[in-house]
Amino acid sequence: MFFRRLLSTMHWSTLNRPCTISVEGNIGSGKTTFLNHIERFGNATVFAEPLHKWRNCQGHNLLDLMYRDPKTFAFTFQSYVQLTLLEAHTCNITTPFKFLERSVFSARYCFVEKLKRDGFLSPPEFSVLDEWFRWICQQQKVAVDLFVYLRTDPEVVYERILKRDRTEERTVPFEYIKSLHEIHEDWLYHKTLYDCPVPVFTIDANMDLSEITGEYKKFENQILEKNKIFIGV
Ligand code: TTP
Ligand code: MG
Repeated sequence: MFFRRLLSTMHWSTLNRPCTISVEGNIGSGKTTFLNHIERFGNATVFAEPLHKWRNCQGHNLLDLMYRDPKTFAFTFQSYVQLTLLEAHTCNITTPFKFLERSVFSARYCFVEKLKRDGFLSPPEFSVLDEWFRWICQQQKVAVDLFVYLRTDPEVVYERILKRDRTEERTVPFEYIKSLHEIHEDWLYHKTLYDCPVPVFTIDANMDLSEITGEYKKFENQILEKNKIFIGV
């Protein structure tokens, strides 16, 4: 019912820009896996998260520096995250649909928020990032038409993070993952944190990879096929 209403009000086909879908969810929730699944269809350009850039900004591994010494490097890292995500938002494409792994919105509303709460961003550093974010939203083409929220339990993603063993993330404590989960929940699920005027499609992403394609199918059936995103598949 919700989706019928959603689809009839969105008029995606009348947008004079690509319809933009941002995939969100905690660290390790399966955003990259979901986008790899989407990539095999036509008609959509997929922007995976620019992690390689965060690991090598003119030779500096900013992700590693941020985790090792957040007090010193959180501002530097989040500034660069914002820039690289903005590049994906504004990149011109020829397909009618654009899929993003994360957005300037989750960088600001989840990570910058968390770093501010933890005192790793000083009030002036937070204000500068926030002013940049506000300017970007007003001046740049960062509109998102739908958020796909890969909803997970923090215990599940924490296990996945340990298993995939990204060098930079080895020191991330469970408490950090748990409170990032709560921030995602408040923003995208309960909608009590910041404004979320865009529809959210929530997928249960707790299952392991062998089972999760069934959940993805729900998204394909309810959103993609009805909007003829993947014509000819
Ligand atoms: P995620 O953006 O959550 O990407 P992922 O590849 O870990 O997720 P998935 O498994 O669902 O594909 O995080 C990538 C890393 O970057 C992670 O260590 C968190 C960090 N990060 C920040 O610290 N600040 C930010 O603003 C963003 C977007 C990520
Ligand atoms: Mg990823």
